[in-house]
Amino acid sequence: MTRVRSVELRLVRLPLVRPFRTSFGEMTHKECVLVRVETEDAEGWGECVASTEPDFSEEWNEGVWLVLRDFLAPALLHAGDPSASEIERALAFVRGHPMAKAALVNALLDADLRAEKRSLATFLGAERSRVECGVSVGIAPSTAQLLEQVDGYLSEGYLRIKLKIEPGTDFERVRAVREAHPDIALSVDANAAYGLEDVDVFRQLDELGLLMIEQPLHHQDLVNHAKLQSRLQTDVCLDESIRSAADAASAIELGACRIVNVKQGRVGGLLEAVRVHDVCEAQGVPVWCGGMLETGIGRATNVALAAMPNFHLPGDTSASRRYFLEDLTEPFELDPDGTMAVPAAPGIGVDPIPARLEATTLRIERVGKE
Ligand code: SMG
Ligand code: MG
Repeated sequence: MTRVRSVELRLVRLPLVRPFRTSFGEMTHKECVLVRVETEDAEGWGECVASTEPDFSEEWNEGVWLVLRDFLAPALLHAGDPSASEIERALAFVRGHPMAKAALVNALLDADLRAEKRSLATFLGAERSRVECGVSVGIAPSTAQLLEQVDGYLSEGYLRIKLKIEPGTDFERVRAVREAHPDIALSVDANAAYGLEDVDVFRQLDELGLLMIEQPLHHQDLVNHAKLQSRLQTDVCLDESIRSAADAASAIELGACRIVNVKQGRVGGLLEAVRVHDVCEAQGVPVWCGGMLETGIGRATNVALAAMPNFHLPGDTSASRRYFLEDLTEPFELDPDGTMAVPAAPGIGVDPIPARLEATTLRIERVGKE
């Protein structure tokens, strides 16, 4: 008999405080699948980073729901008595679907840590009680509005500004922000919208003293990322291209990037995220914690991860209010010095507020043992 009693899937939807536009689309709401695992000893939560459409990657909420309900949750329920570290093996028969797997792995890990009364940060070997935070700014309707948003975030204390770019809305915009703020840590994220033939845009951006250029090219194109990196002074950072520690090792060996964005949800959960961290650290490649506009559940997970030793740059770990009027948990707050506290309570250290869950839930399904 396994100690996992049930897996509950829940689809939630929360309005964003402002639309978030990237090179692949615009979001006005956060909609995601939450996983609650109940064991003999505790319950644990995991948030899936997929959204309503298969745009950032192939995964999306309805697909995540089915693969969790029909394959991953049953495998966990019938896996004997897997520890959190063995669960990856029990789920490995499902190829791909790292975002769906991450939600389940993280939920079981949360339950186990809560049962042991140990915080996730302690489990991860986190070295800081506060992490440095940046903010990711969507493509704005105009340069004036972009400058206004950037001013607002800087006055709140954010330590790094990341601008989303797409072909046609890139160099001029970024230059305007750079001219207004010559000394800030500034980066751009293209979400794979360019090709190597666009090298001239990157050569222009290369003059702006950017901290990094994130995911300029197609996610499967490590070779051209290496070519681009060799032509630029600015560090290339990979996000979508890195789905495992093996991907990180390949990208580094090829010279495809000099910085890695770690998103635990994109790589199959916290355990693989630690391996990505370790591979990069061994190669002297700094990492930072990405974000997927998570609710407080995923945010707690990310903030603990961001406190690990090789996280050297401010993360996309922004305050709850940057996304939501009301979060699912008590809100995460930014200190005016641009840092955020790492939760110290057992597991991920936060709990969803029942009334908030109720108000945001679109659908629930329970997968039990039968
Ligand atoms: O969580 O603040 C956040 C958003 C950070 O820009 C962000 N994420 O490619 O890094 C990225 C994007 C993906 C968001 S798609 C929903
Ligand atoms: Mg990115």
